[in-house]
Amino acid sequence: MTPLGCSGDLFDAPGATTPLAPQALLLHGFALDLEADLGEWIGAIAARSPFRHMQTPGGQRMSVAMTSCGAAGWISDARGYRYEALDPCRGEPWPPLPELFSALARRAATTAGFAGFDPDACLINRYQSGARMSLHQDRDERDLAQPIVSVSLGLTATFLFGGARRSDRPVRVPLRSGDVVVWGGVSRLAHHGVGPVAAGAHPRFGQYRFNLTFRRAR
Ligand code: MD6
Ligand code: FE
Repeated sequence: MTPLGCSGDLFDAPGATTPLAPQALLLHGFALDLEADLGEWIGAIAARSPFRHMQTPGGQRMSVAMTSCGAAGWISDARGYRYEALDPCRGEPWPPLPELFSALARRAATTAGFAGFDPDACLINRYQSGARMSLHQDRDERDLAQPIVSVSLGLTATFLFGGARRSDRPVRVPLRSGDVVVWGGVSRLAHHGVGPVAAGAHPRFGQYRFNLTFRRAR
């Protein structure tokens, strides 16, 4: 493991890991060899359940566009944050979770010390330049003993990973295409966010950063 702050080129090669906090681990390049297949699946899922900009409960348009796959999809609207079995855009179930997705999430969780993770929801985020996500906790899931697995694709973004209190100063770490972050246990309710994505062109994903977040929602 590489201590935070020592993440030079030598240390964030595929296979390296960087702890962000206790029970929060960055797996460098863990999904790199699946980039092409993951990209194909994102396109297929978005063809059925398109990316959309949801409203926060406070009425703001989110800069990140989202869709979901799996038995439950994450929703934000005037009524709050929650998981729903049906895509509200279509009134039909979300596309199923591809086996490739759940296998990747299980393998990453096991590698990070969370054997037995069995995701039922995958939120897919699409960031274009300037899009960001402010510090928040993931607490809409039923069983907080289950970890979160987050897969980054495309443009690099700065991940902010803080503590249990919103005022805890977050560490900042670049997330590159193929990086996977797993957090759970004592860090399950850590505040986290994503800094504004800079404009760029990724050879496979173009002007976007995609993020797959796997959870056990119900
Ligand atoms: C990311 N996303 O996009 C991290 N959390 O890299 C999140 O942390 C997140 O997109 C809760 C709900 C939606 C999200
Ligand atoms: Fe989150």
